[in-house]
Amino acid sequence: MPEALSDKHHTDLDAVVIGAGFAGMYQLICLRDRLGLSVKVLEAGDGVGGTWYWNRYPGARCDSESHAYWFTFDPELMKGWEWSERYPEQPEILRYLNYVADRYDLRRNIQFNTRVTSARFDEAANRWHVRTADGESFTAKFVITAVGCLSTANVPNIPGLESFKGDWYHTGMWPHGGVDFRGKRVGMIGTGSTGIQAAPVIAETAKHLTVFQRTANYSVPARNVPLTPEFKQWIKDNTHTIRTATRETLNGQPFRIEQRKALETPAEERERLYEEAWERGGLQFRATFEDMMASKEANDTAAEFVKKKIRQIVKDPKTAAILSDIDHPYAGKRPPIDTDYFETYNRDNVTLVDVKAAPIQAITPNGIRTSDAEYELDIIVFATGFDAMTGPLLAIDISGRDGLKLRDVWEAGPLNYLGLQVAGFPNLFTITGPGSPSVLCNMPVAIEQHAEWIADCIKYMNAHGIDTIETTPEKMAGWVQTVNEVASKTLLSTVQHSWYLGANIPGKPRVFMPYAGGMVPYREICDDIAAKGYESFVLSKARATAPA
Ligand code: NA7
Repeated sequence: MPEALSDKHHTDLDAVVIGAGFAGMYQLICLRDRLGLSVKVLEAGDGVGGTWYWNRYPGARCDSESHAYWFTFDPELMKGWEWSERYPEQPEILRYLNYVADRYDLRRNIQFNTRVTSARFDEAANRWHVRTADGESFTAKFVITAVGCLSTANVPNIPGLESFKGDWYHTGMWPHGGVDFRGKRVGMIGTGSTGIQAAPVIAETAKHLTVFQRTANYSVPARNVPLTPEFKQWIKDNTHTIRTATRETLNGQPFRIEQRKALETPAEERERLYEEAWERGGLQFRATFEDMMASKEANDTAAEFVKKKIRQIVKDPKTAAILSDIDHPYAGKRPPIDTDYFETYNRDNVTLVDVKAAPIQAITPNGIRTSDAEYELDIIVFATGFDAMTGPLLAIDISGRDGLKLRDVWEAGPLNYLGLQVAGFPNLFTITGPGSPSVLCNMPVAIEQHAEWIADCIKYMNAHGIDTIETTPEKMAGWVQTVNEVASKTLLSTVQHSWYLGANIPGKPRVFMPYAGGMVPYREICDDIAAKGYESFVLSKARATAPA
């Protein structure tokens, strides 16, 4: 059936934005309010929030500090909102994003409960055709994906899940009504950032919590506290300073990596500095020494410090040994921060199971069976992460020129230029796409940079009568090489089983996906390209612009 005849509705727009999290919301502000374009944001959920809409698991909290984890484009917006704690909890972030949606009247251009299933480029008309699961279609000159990096839940394919008589949940698709753990025997698979946040909270109410750990993980105390009235006032008085700080640091955080080397610091002094960082808590621990991520020997000093802390906190020596038997450098995988994670193993109602030693073989009607035991459970929680970065994009059937499929172009890994574009897909922009700093940066900072760059680019195109912007295979090859080279200078590339490399998803190509060179150099590269009239892209004029 011709597409037009099967359409429930059809709308023609300047731009379609896919996703209404931080990225989609800000892109809407940039395009609608600053450029005056007709824009529709299509969102699968029934509210704004994206990642923070779906990830409602117990203990869900941001690891970036609240005063740096928000939009900074408008000082009045910053002054109008007050965070309550050092790290914002998921419900508070969601309230914040709803506040933003209200303040800028965003909902009138967001269509909720609308899952995009395909986007197809019509070369003759120079239009993208976007279709939804409900059979609606939209045409637009530009498509901007704002689908998040960690939004496609990974439920591992363990035989027998369908036979389980109890309930199971993935942390990234958590029921909106919550889950009552009282009186329940709960099994949780996964000890990444999510599992580490969830375990202490689940243990508070569950009858028993069994944590199934495959890879032991580092974690540093978050030291979450309510914000004092003085600090809240400081935030209001220093909106410019906060914005500037997060734009001047490599990872978009409001703190700098110390200009000292672990290996040049006497052992006693080094220990004192780690102790101070441990007490201060948070992601800042990674900033204690500048050589921590560049030298294995330097990193070992941090790794040993955290392992020693784990052994001190956890009373049962066998459990402590399993938790501290960590096989990768500190922060080589995303470093979690926690509230009483290791302390949780001192509770009588919590058990750790080492599934590296005795792998999970099956889910049975009554629980989880490993190679040496069966654990009876009422609830299984999958804190098993995401098909990160590429998953959400490949979940949409995206085809470019001549029917070229994104999934074919990315068969061996996510070819891209700047993490913003893919050759063969003109006028398609990917906010925080693979190849950009994204997950290695404080996300709202990365998102603001991308949304503004894309809006500036579209403004330039409109001002110069340009119909398409597109990258080339050569530019993509060069950029992917840069991404690899930059990663290879850090310990990040030495960890073979991280989701940064796609290694958590069976069959996924192992390619280091985020740009590890830091937000500051990345921004300079992007700004330079814009200042030179986007010369490293192919810009074309004189195409038809009428809808098909
Ligand atoms: P992560 O960091 O990908 O962690 C997933 C965890 O689940 C990790 O411990 C995995 O072990 C474990 N896992 C995954 N599949 C299995 C199977 N089949 N059996 C046993 N264990 C398994 O996801 P998170 O949600 O914690 O965090 C994602 C990001 O969100 C985080 O980095 C922050 O940026 C925010 P593995 O390490 O693969 O052995």
